[in-house]
Amino acid sequence: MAKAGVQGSTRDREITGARVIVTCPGRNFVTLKIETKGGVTGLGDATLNGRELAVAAYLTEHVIPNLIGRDAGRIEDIWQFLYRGAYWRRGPVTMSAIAAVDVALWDILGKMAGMPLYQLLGGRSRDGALVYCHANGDSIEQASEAVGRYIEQGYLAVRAQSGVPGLAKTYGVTKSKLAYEPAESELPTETVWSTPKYLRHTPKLFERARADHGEEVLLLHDVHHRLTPIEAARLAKDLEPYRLFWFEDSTPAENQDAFKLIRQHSTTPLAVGEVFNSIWDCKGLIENQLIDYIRTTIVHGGGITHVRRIADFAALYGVRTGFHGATDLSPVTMGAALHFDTWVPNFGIQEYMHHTQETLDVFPHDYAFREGRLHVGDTPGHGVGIDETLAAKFPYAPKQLPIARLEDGAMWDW
Ligand code: GCO
Ligand code: MG
Repeated sequence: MAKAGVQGSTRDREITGARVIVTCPGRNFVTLKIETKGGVTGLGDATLNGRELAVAAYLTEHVIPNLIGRDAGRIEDIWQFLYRGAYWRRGPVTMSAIAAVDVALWDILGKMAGMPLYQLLGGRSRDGALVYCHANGDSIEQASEAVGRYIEQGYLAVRAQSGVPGLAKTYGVTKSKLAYEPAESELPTETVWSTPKYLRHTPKLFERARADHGEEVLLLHDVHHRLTPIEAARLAKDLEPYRLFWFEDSTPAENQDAFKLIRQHSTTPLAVGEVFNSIWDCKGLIENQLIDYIRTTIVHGGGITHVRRIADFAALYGVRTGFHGATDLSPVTMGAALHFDTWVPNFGIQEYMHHTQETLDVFPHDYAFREGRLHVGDTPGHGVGIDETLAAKFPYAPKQLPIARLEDGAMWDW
């Protein structure tokens, strides 16, 4: 009989410690590091933009004391313990904390097995994960030029957002050369929103982008929860001639039935779910085939263990994954998500905003962009580490997301 390897033995898998590391290399990140008796450690991302310390406290005060002494190899049981056993279920704070534990445990398992995470999940389904990046500009011309620059860099899919005449600030549009970073001040910035102005303007952006760049490039757009269902239906219909890859978060999705209205009126593919954190948030959307892409990703959806359940359920209905990948999701989430993308049979696309160089230095990683796709390496686990000495040089800086008001001053969805 083969003897259990020292690395994988139950004794070595005992969790002996766990720590939360908060760092701000250009923006805030919350990372959980779990240590085992055998010396193998794992990392999980717990970042919830603008609410970072709530998750850090949930982990430190309520989760970590429950982990010590447990077997790191019991990933499913620890997930169930943290979810079912907490009595108070779901919600972004809880599910981000559970995700951090889950991802750190999968990382440990991969390191102990000497295998990259995609291999543990079932092996490669593809060579690389198709990604989309963010092009934006104050005007339609500038936004279309930005699309062109990304195509030149080898991107096959580009999200386009442009400023709207008459509105001082629009979601997704930045004046700086860096990636759009909405959480910019200690208290929320107030922005003004006008649905009629936006609805008149947006079809022109895509008319121009198609005229400038042709039919080949995959184009995406994010409405960021601003429309009522019938307005969303109207815009999805107006955008049909430009053959979008997807139309994202057109209406807030607390009411899953709202998507029936959009669906009845348009064949533009629909994506939703970056703010979801459980299969229960998207169950109706998926089984009623009201969406085409589910965006709930690992950090806000309870980790690999839970998002895998969402993806498998989605596969039954022809719904594909399109994971959230904004800069507020750390490279740890990006690494884990890319392994998942490399395996998951019903993969659609992966969002890829670019982290700052400081962030990339704090989180050494082995994924790389080539010809429109991100490729994971073969480092055991998810392949993303943390340079704690460097991380300590970037102390936490409180920042919140903006809010939106209508022109008459009433609160709206940002
Ligand atoms: C996206 C998202 C982000 C969010 C951000 C909030 O599609 O990438 O909508 O831009 O606004 O993740 O924290
Ligand atoms: Mg979005």
